[in-house]
Amino acid sequence: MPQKPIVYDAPTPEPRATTVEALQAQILEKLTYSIGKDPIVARPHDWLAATIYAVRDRIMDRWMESSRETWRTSNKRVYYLSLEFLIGRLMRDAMSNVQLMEPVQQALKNLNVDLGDLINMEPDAALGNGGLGRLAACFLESMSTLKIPAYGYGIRYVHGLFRQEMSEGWQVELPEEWLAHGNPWEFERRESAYEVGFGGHVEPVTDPDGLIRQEWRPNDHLLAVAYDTPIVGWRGARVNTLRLWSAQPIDPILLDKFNSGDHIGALEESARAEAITRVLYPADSTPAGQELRLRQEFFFSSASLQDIVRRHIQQYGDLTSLPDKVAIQLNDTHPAISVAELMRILVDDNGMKWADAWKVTKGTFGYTNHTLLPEALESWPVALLERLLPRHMQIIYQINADILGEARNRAKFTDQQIANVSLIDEHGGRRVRMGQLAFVGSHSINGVSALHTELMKQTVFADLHKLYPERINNKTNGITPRRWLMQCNPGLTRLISDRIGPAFLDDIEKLRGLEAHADDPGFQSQFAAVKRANKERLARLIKDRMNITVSPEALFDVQIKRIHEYKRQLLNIIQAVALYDEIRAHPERDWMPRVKIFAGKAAPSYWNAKLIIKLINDVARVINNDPAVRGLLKVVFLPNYNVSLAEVIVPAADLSEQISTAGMEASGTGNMKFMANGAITIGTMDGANVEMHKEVGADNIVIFGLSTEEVEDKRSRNEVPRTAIDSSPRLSEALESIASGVFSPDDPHRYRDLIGGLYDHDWFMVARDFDSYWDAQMRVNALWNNKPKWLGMAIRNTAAVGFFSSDRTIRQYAHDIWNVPTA
Ligand code: 26W
Repeated sequence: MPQKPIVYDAPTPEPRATTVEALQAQILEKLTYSIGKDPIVARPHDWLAATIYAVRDRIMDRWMESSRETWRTSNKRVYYLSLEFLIGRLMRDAMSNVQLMEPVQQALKNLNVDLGDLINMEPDAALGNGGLGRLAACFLESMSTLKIPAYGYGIRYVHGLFRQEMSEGWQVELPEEWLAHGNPWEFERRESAYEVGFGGHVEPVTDPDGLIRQEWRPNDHLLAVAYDTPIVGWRGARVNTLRLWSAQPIDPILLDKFNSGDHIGALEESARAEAITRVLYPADSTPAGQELRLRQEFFFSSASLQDIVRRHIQQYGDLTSLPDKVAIQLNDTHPAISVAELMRILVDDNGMKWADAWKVTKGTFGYTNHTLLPEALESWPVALLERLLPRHMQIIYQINADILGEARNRAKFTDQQIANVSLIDEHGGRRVRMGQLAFVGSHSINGVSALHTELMKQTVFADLHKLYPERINNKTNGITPRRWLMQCNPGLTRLISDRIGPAFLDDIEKLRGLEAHADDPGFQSQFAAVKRANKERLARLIKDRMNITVSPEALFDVQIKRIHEYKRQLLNIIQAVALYDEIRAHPERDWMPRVKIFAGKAAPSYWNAKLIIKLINDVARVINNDPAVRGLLKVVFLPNYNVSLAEVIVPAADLSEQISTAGMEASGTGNMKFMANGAITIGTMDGANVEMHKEVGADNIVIFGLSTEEVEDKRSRNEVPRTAIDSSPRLSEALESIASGVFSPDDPHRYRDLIGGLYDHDWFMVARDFDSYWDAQMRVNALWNNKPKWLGMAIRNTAAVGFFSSDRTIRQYAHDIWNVPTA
């Protein structure tokens, strides 16, 4: 039975007016009464906060309404558990989604404040590394848009992803301070705080009815305090909650310790507790492996599950109905410990029978895999889990025994297959494989592109897939068209609207209507004018930040993403070097100006990635300053890549570089953002590029390189890259110039090992894909020289992006995995 009755028809305040006058008055009121500043002395940050408060109020009304509706209707709730949410800025998103851009802009203008300036002042919430975190943010917005009652659960890191600066071309990491001026979007919920335990021991206790159950007695406790941020959907369809946990000591003032005179001890204890949510781990493909990371994972999993279970019991009274009313999606394995924690809550805390609890658990969880890189698959030493989470380790053993029994008895697995599906990896120190745990504890396991899902079935989860052939399914990623088209490219949005009408704003598949206009010279020139304006804006940013002049006439060739060897920024910069050689060798040819733009962060511990950044900067310095190039080629590395920078770069791109080694990029989502904004993709048949190729047609994308099978074949045969290098004078020359110090005269050997690796093993097939990449780039040149052709292709890309809306992705999750209705 519900613990306390809920009154759904309690009175609510009048919704806030949205006229210019009302907004103007309220911004002033917020400035005075909430911020405590006289407009005469208010600083820009005060205006920003006052504006956010005024906008926020208009979202509050819908927030309350949304939550009342879920309580009233008993609809199923979706919980998206993710260690990362790469939100970026929220103000423009919120204003735009509730149609407040224009009145707020006018209200501020009347107050002599420029909205654009305020927008650019808002810090990015950079609580994520890359694709996985940004996907979580797009999903939250789509879930609100589709009126799904949903919560995002994550960690409120005090420091998001590090700020990247350049020091003589090297990456330097600085702490990021997004909370320095406070965060007007969040609501601290002191009443929603849960204890999270670590360590201690497990004790069997006998219940009054004679049953024995296990009880975990942790010896270390801290508090998870909730901070809520509203996430509003398109046209304010619904407002959902992003709930981020912050760690605090149980007794925030540690009175006992203080009173006993142990002031240092008290401070230490509180610092130790808070350390858990202090920083985001900055590696996006290699598990940190540290105890603190496991603590983060359990901390947010446990707090989230306690919150979910409390809410469920409050409304429905018992936990057997959990899978009917709750769907929990695990964003990669980072929250996978939740499987054991839910079992513990059901069995130990609520006395459910093991088999029933297992059913409930599997019925509730779904798991999304985001990478096949072997080094990225999380596993934890058994000894560490035993020490930190002794009861969970027992539960994992018991789950494992059940699974292995099934593998042996039902599926008649061989010993090798049994070892493959085991939750415990017995090689080189026993470890718990979190992917296996997430898989067996979920009713659905999905990949993020068609190719990735197939590879999942063939590689990491081959034997688990044989054991449970119904579970793996595909959900190709998507992006929210609100942020990645309408907000970041208002010029293009207006143009499309003028041409095919505004229906695409609500049904993105309607963009297909643009195909009919793709070859219309009038439309092409308007399309080109929008692109041109976006390029001018980016050129100004490059001038301001880097003091490099680039011509908006040039082809903007863009690769922006985390720096990783498999993403092959190295291939791109080697092509720049080869192009540089060619331009100097053949000055008479009709070269077209090109600007290669890079941005991206490297994991602080990833040496080769940092060296690649240095190489890009070294090459940039030489090429940009060589008069023989006559400005035909420029190379720019823009520091501190983040969501907000992407929002300026993407609309200005002509060419989108999606050139990962085939089979290694699970999906990619940047590729989709460029497509929406009318850039042409040069890419390999990898991740979602394969589906982009299908949607846009082979004539409108530039594909090159080895296929997944060819890569696999060359690797398995240990084929040497030598021949590829020797047979390509262009590549040899470029490699030799880099390796011999042409771009690093201050340290001629700087790139010897990096380039040496290409001769030796070339795991990422940079050398073997080079000629094919070069040819593809020459095809790009030819297309660029035929403007009507280029523009037709660009328009067809925008027209074909509908499938890659995260609304489509979320609909599929809702129907196939969560079993919830959508708008
Ligand atoms: C434990 C260390 C760690 C941290 C993060 C390992 C792996 C990750 C992520 C899975 C990395 C990531 O962001 N993956 C990306 O996810 C995107 C969304 O699905 C895909 O589009 C990208 O292809 C994939 O690299």
